[in-house]
Amino acid sequence: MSQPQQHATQYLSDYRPYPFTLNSTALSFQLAPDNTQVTARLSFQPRDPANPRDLVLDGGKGLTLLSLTIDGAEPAAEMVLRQSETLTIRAEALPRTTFVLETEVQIDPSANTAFEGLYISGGMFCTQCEAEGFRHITFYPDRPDVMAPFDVTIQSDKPVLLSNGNPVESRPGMARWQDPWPKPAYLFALVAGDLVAISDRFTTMSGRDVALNVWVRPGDEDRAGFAMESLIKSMQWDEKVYGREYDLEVFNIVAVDDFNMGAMENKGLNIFNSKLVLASPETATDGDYERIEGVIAHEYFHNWTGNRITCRDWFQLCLKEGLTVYRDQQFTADMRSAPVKRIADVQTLRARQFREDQGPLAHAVRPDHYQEINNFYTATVYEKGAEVIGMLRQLVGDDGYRKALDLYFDRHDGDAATIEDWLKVFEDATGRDLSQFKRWYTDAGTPHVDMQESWDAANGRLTLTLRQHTPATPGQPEKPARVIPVAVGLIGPNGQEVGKTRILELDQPEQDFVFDGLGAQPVVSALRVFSAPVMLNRQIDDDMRAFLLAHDTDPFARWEAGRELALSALTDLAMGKDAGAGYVDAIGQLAGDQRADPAFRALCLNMPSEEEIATRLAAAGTTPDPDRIHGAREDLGRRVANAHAHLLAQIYDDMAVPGAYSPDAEAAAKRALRIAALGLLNRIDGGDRAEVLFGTAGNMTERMAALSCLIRRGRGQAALAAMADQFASNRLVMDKWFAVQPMAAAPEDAADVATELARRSDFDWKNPNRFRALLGGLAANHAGFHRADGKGYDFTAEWLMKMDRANPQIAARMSTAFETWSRYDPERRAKALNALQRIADMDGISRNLGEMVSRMIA
Ligand code: 0A1
Ligand code: ZN
Repeated sequence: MSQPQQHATQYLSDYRPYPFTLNSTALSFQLAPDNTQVTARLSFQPRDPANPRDLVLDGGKGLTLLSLTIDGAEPAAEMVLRQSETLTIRAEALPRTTFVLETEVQIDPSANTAFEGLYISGGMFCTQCEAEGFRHITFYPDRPDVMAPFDVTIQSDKPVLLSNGNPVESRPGMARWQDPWPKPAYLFALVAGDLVAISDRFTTMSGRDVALNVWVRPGDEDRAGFAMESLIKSMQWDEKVYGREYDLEVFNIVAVDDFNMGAMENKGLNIFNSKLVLASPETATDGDYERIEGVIAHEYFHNWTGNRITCRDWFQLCLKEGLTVYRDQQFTADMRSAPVKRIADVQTLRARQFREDQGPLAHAVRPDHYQEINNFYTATVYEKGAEVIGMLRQLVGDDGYRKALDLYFDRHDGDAATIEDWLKVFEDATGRDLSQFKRWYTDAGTPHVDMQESWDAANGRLTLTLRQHTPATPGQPEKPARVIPVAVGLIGPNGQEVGKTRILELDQPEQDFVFDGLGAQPVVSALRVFSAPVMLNRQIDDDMRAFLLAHDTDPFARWEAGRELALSALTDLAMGKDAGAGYVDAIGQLAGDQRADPAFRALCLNMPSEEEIATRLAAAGTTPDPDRIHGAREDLGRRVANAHAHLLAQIYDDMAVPGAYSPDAEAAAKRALRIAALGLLNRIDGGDRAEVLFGTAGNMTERMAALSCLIRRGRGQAALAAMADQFASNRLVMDKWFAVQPMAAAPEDAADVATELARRSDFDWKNPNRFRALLGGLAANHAGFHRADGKGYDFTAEWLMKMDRANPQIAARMSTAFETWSRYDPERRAKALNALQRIADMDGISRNLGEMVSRMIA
């Protein structure tokens, strides 16, 4: 088997400080679509003048060097060395004290289809510099530990010219911005376009006045209000909960149509994928509104956790991302329902991160090597990174957490820090030794925790024996024991809680925990609030699960009991066994429980996805069969619908929200429950309700749900045509339209549906959102993507190869559709491997896609 072209691997252990300090950065841009000139004046100082070093600057192939001077003079030609990704100035040509390097380069933003560095989206100039995009703008030490204040001048005929920091000068054709806060290049941003703002103001807790703007294309203003509200709430929350205040005169957000990720926290100038800014009831779903609120908060929170304190190197990415995700999760929990948010986060973690950990792409929260850092913006770094912080908090308590965070901000403001620095503040603030805890950062893989109960009736004593074991992951065959906080509650036979929730600290491979003084054998509620990102295995039967589903006071554990009932039924059914009666009964009771929060009931009614069932089977050592899994889920859903048709119809009617649409949590919860009932009823009513709803719903949440139901019943054509007609010019709605078709199609049709859609003239594949919609839609159809004849694999592979030539980041990211290929049957494995091999053999494969594919087929 041939391996793709190998690129140099970077190692954490090779870290060395940059040999120069950068005192200041002054940039001047003369913008033109295919010929932009960038002048950089960089004031350097050697760190160790007694030991002269070459000055090595990063610079991509697209930079044409026009001139270079040191303190105003041109060095001899042989003193300047251009290599493919760097520019080196020999030590002999450099002064021993502070000097100014001035370079002038030419770049071509119009040719930039990778959307890294300076590019053009819908006629607007914009930038994306994380992680290593700045090197496509000018020659620079493009690494996060080199920080400087920036002074930026922009010349352009575009009416709105923005950069980081505060505006200091502006007239037609030019603007100047100064950012006093030293920052690394990855936080640089520039925008020039024909934009309009919706504006507001915010007074910080120390009384400083801040101008707030959300910039959008003319015509989109009426869809930017929710983003502004979310920003104001985020600013208030960070002051109240973390004591963190904003630090510039202006905070700008810009919405961009072509963007590789969700959004970017550039200092004072956040740039967003337009789908995370623009929302109206007719175009955005409740899920979109909640994501907008969460991502606006995430990027804003980065101002402290990411910008004021940044990362020393890219191996430390989780330092800013894990913490900022943790903070945005707390924010959403406070704005909406904390238990519902927790359950949703666990669902995401399991669907994305557990899946990643199970396959060839498994890596540590802090990886120690990479070829391409952009491949490490993963669920492990982000979501598991946040879970690790949640565990730390449980181990040191709320007060300890607060003290540690205060110390972190005090001690490291202005620093480029490491995970060692982070753990040290917790140790210093709380006195706790975290050396074993650190394994959560360095060791990959999801620990399996086995729990055994033994009941001693004579002494009223319950003993829980906990064992931990983490399966091997690539490059890490052995996994020493970690410290795992396992939150446990006990429930008496009468359904009453016995004592308080206890956090058991499992820090050995095997350990006993004893509960004394019990009158009768309790039912154990384990891993409450999902206190650790582990897979818990316990001996438990359906009756006990139904008991927990009825009585547990911890909402997560209660939901989990229902989930387990569903999963055990679905995995059994997928293996050809008869199962599900207990689940059908229990879910009916819960659905009818009027006292339970509608959002919680909705979460319980939604069955586990096919992907989740496959992950569960694989974790238990069974080869998942996608067609049987699909069949099992369809079957169980139909049984629930038949058994509770009346109740579900009642819920469907009762949960209709009258009056004007509002995206608030309460109304969204009712819609979620209504849609969950619709999804089940749709299996037995032939799609009649969905058809009525599609025609009458006044909001996108219900319309999309209805559309998906209609497609599932093979009745989607008229609704799809109506939607395409109404929204042909709305990109974001059309992205949904592209995604829902392969996602909701019957498994045998999904790849053909995707193939047809890819032929349309409005399949603007270079737009990352459109590409993600179609390929992601197919990948989300588990049995469709894994169609036995390999059509799903081939379609995806062809498009990844095509995309790699235009935008390697997107190709690499979407290649994760294949990350579980090795868990399927030999026939599917052979077909998937064949597709991956074709990608690997591709001429000129990018470092991004090359690294992903080589890890997947290693
Ligand atoms: N730091 C951003 C995510 C981000 C990362 C890389 C990007 O381009 C390759 C863009 C955005 C965040 O966490 O929101
Ligand atoms: Zn982030």
